[in-house]
Amino acid sequence: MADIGKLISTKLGWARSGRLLTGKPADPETDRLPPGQRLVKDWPVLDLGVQPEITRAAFRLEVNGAVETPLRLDWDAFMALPQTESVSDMHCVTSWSRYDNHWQGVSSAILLDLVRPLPAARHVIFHAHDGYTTNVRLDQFAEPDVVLVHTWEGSPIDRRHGGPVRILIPRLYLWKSAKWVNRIEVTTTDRPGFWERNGYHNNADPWLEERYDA
Ligand SMILES: Nc1nc2c(c(=O)[nH]1)N[C@H]1C(S)=C(S)[C@@H](COP(=O)(O)O)O[C@H]1N2
Ligand SMILES: [Mo]
Repeated sequence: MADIGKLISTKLGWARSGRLLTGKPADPETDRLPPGQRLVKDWPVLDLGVQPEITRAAFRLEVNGAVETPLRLDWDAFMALPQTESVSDMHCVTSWSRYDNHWQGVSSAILLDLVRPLPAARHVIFHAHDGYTTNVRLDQFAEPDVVLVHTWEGSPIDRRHGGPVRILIPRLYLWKSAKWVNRIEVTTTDRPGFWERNGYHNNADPWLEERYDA
């Protein structure tokens, strides 16, 4: 656990010093690589250090909160939902970006159609098996490129990367994409998650360099 404390304090230090900030926001239409980022070919692992082993038999996903029809899915029910394939880039606030990741999973839109958020619903909080939380706006979660992914490059997403199922929100920094997700809570008010309470930006748009809290 000493290493975990070190990781968190390192990242707190980056937030305080504004590490990687260029002051030059970019346009995602013309600049594929967000400012301050560099490309990698591998896929680094980043988390709080606990990588829970969730078997398919133990997998459960709840979608609830400010919705008309709360949902609880086991693995078979999740895999029986309409499946999507997508290709997208990942951008981590620690500076690496990885292009052209091939994903398979279930679109956020499918889940939202099933649960039907209440008219007052505005936000989504992701909860994960390791205790991690992160928050986005409901409209950010509803974007067509947001997928609950189970497969990367043709293979099941391994435990280190949040398998069997993780969130993928390609147009926000990757800390918004919860690994080992077990609950998607729809809410009427915003509630900052782990990094959002620890110096990181609430909105997390990589092209606007929304790395740290102002
Ligand atoms: N459950 C959970 N999800 C998490 C994290 C975590 O600690 N726990 N870390 C976040 C952070 S800070 C990053 S950068 C990405 C890293 O995903 P990766 O390890 O698959 O690259 O996961 C995000 N999702
Ligand atoms: Mo991160």
